[in-house]
Amino acid sequence: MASQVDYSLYLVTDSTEAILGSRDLIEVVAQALQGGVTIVQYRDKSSDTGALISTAKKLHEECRKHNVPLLINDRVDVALAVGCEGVHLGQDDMNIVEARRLLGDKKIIGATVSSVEEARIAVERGADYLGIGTLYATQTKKNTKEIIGVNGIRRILRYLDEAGGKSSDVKTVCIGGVNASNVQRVIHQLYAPRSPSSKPKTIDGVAIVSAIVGTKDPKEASSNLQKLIKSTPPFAKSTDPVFWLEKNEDEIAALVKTADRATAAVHSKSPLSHNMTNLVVQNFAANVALAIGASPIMANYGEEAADLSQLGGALVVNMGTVTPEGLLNYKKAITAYNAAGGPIVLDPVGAGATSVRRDALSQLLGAGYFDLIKGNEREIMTVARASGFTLDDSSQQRGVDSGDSMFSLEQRAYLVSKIALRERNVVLMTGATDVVSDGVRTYAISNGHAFLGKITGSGCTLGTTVSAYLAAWPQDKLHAAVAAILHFEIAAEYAAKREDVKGPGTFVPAFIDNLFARGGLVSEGKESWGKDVK
Ligand code: 3NM
Ligand code: MG
Repeated sequence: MASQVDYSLYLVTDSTEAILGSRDLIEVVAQALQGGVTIVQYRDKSSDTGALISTAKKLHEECRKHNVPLLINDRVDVALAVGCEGVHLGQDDMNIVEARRLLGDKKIIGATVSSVEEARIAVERGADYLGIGTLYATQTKKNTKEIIGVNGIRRILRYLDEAGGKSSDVKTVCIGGVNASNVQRVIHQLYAPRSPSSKPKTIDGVAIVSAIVGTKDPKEASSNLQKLIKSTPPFAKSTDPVFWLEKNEDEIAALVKTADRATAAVHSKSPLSHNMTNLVVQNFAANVALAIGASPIMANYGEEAADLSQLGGALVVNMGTVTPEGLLNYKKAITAYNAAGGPIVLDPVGAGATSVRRDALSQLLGAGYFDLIKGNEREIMTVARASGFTLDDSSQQRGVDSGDSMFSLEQRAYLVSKIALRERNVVLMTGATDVVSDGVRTYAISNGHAFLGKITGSGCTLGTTVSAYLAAWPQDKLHAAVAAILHFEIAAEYAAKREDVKGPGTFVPAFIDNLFARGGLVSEGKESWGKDVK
């Protein structure tokens, strides 16, 4: 039995006033079963043993109607008395080995774990599944030991995968703060292959209390969650990456042809580029967006995002002048665009410079899915750390300018592709040579001009450019990013060559002219990015 259990929508009950209110638990669970929960844990921290057994018997009857297993939290004796399918044991409950002796091999025993070490011990002692948490802070259980987030859960999954044997077979669910607004993202982000060909261990289900028990209509809530779990999230529509791109002339020619078409798509669709950006670059970013053929809106108030996200455009979250209020606004907008399936570019400006920014970055990474994260080397290093990588270098970023590279191109490509693979998105590391990857295909692009490093906002406006391309060319995020980079950087080269351009000051208007002119020529088929690609 234990191996065939469907853990996908795991209901944990709660009988407290705050969540269950005055409703009848049996009725609520019956509705949740109708809605499609696949396994039920009866968790009741306050009732007497007699009441526990009598409620558990009624719950068992309901569960059996749907062929759904019932587990009892903590109380092996209650499970035995009821004859239900198993127990769930916390770290302070009965030892798994002793519970197994009492329950026998056929019953399901689950264990709460929040670290690799706890997971290792639980598997060694014979747990059938692990409830891994706490994912996010939750009102339902306030005394949780540790909030480990998506990264903490990934770490445990990766350990189980690599440990092999019983560890790779053990089932897993995550718990804490899972609800309809984040369930798809959580599942998506927990699927984190380490290499293109690997099939990683992923989460088998989500365990939920309040987003089912605490809702007005537990049946509707469960069936909605079940639907979300089973379907591809709007932000993950694009294709699975399939190959590493070696330096191959044919492939580069094909890529450039696609870039030309993406440029034409930006021109014809004129997508909205919704920028939540810093004070320094608002005006410049709006001009760049117009020059490439997009429709800019500079709107930093998060409440507007629900409407704006419906317009088929993309969002840029640029945390260059982050404030507590700004952070709340970003989160609202991220939620709105993720729900609408509109692409989001995260530009973690100066992310490593202060602890406030590092914290803001990890909050944002926890708040939503980003289709593309772009930054200079130091910013991307900070993203790597926030995404759970351990890096040797701990040097703090000094300013928001990038400085010299500390790594070889191969090292940068490796890091960028690993982050993209883990975050399941596209990562762009800018520099004299830009590296962009979706985790499988990785490109290095050496176009551009030194003047871009001498004006303010060139990185930020590249983010704006990328956003418009993502919106206009959704079929392949990586190709969209490459096309945006070519447009931006080749225009800079032409601008810098103009006779009247004497330095950064005269470069800016020439650059905007060239963004406008060159994009127009390519979209009309009179030019191709191909001839200038380096
Ligand atoms: N155990 P909700 S968190 C019962 O971290 C429980 O072990 C947790 O409730 C753990 O789905 C939790 O309402 C409560 O956030 C989860
Ligand atoms: Mg317990």
